[in-house]
Amino acid sequence: MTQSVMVLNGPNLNLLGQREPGIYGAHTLTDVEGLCRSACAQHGMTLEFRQSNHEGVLIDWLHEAGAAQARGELAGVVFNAGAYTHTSVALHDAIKGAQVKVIELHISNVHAREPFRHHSYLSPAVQGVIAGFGVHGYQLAIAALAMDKQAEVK
Ligand code: CA2
Repeated sequence: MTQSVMVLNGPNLNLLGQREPGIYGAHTLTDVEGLCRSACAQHGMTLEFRQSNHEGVLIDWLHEAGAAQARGELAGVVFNAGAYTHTSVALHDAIKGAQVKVIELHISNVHAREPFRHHSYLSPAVQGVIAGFGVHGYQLAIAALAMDKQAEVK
């Protein structure tokens, strides 16, 4: 069965490419979707790409992803939770509760930035974390899910 990858983007990431290019680069979120679509195709997977500024919507999508993964339809989630990374116990609980495989993704190297970005509520609940590789981190995260999928078959 062809599996999909769900890429979820949190608050303000709809502004990507329009502000703060020094930190986040010049690519827009539509560009990122294109990169993700190519990466998924390369690995024989399909893409579901979403963005929301609302915590509850992100929680609902994590639940949906957990159910799809349990049916064998989803390889996992690439999740850039934006600033909710540093504030949200609810997103931590949603990842745990949905039993969904998540790769936490940050465009910037959060550990080289302000101290309030150094702590993540998500990290203890996820498979792994990719940070600091710009928008190419999304492609790395998709490759990591594809490798995991291969390892499960062997
Ligand atoms: O580096 C990342 O990907 C972040 O998750 C981005 C979040 C930030 O709060 C995290 O600490 C690190 C911010 C996303 C907002 O993106 C913008 C993009 C352009 C202009 C303004 C905000």
